[in-house]
Amino acid sequence: MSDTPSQLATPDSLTPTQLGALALQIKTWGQELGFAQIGICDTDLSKEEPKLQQWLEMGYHGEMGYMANHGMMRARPHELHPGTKRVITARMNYLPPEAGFACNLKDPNLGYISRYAGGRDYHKMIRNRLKKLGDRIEAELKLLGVDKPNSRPFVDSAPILERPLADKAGLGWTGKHSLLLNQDAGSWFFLGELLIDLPLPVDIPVAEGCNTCVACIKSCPTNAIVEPYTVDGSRCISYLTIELQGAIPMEFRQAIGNRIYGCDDCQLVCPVNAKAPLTEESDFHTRPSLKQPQLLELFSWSEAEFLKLTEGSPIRRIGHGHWLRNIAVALGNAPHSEASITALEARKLSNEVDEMVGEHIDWALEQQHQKLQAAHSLGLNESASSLSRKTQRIIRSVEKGLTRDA
Ligand code: B12
Ligand code: SF4
Ligand code: SF4
Repeated sequence: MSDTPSQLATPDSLTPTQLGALALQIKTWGQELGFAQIGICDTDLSKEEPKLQQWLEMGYHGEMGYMANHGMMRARPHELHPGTKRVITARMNYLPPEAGFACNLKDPNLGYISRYAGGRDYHKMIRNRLKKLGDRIEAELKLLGVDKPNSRPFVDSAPILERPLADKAGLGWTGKHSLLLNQDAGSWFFLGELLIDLPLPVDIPVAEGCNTCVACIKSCPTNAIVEPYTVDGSRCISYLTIELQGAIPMEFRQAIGNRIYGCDDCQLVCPVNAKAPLTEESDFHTRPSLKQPQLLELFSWSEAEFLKLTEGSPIRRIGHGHWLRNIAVALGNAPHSEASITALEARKLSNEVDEMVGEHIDWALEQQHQKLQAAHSLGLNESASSLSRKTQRIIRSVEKGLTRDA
């Protein structure tokens, strides 16, 4: 390449041929940076605005005030980052090896942690990689004699509709569970974006591929998928165990089962996930302390242990109190055991428990006592498993359909 010219032109001076070649390079660089796929779309999400408005009006965001705070900016990337002409969207696979989904859901004495959360937090890592992608684009433009582009990376935390953008950029179709699905990769991936002022050529969306399937809708433990493509966030176990600050409503406690952080059920029954690749990032591998973890072990962690053992993990964000709240619910759903009762009673007396968590512990103790009484009056085994029908069906479906990850 020749020396960099001293007078740099604006990005608008790039020819369509140069922009086309750059788009191809961006996709190659994305793969070199560990992204499974890169797509490019424009910023027009006007078709999504009425749907987002309706979702908010229905109160499906629950206590997630941040979803309503920015008005329609979420559907207007050019308002979020002025000057933006294109969105470069990226997906990164997170399915860890030995996911052990069925083994984990099958044993109610174990805590189930959503598989996106067993390793390191993805936000920082993906944002850094997107920033590197922006740096490479800048370096290439410099060689072409063009001024640096105005770009900004986003992952999850900004007010932007990530899934519709990725859909528009051809990374997959929107499944009836509202997540993005890819024919070759399933849905076990994160999304991130680089907003940029270059008029790059855009990609073409892929056709929807759910067809007549409704497995995710039928399997959701809390009936959160209220109609195809629409999730009432306030019913989703992911919301109840991660986002919700207060008490978990009674109507959902039994349905939560042993899911103590997030939920994967709608993805577990999805036939498209049968072909999903494992992550190439060791950062997303599940930590030993979170692999098939015993509820009683997790419940025994002091706040200091919790902070140490969840360092760098997304779980840390919920704090020790909500961790105990969620595990108390799972212990209430576990088969009767004297060890659980002793642990719950001891925790209640510890100074790490506030009134809200204490109420969940009382609920768990009541569930434990009721199970003992029911077992005695019916002459059943006290520690008999009490998995819901839906969970039993999900386990069978995973054992049959996701054999590698079962
Ligand atoms: C808020 C939020 C949640 C909430 C609400 C979920 C929801 N579905 O909205 C809660 C806490 C429940 C949640 C849970 C989960 N989340 Co979340 N979440 C988000 C977040 C921050 C915003 C999503 C949003 O805008 N919701 C608002 C509603 C209006 O959007 P929507 O569901 O896409 O609604 C559209 C559809 O209803 C659609 N629509 C309506 N009718 C029709 C008809 C047709 C035919 C079509 C195609 C569409 C359609 O129009 C609406 C407007 O666009 C995004 C990150 C981001 N900034 O975008 C991550 C994100 C969507 N979550 C993600 C993940 C991984 C999860 C979980 C799997 C985590 C877990 N294992 O516990 C679960 C899955 C639950 C589920 N089935 O959705 C990933 C999804 C990756 C992927 N493959 O798609 C994202 C993109 C984060 C990321 N950066 O990777 N999440
Ligand atoms: S993550 Fe779980 S609770 Fe949420 S929609 Fe999917 S199956 Fe339902
Ligand atoms: S389970 Fe079926 S309906 Fe749901 S997202 Fe997967 S293919 Fe679509």
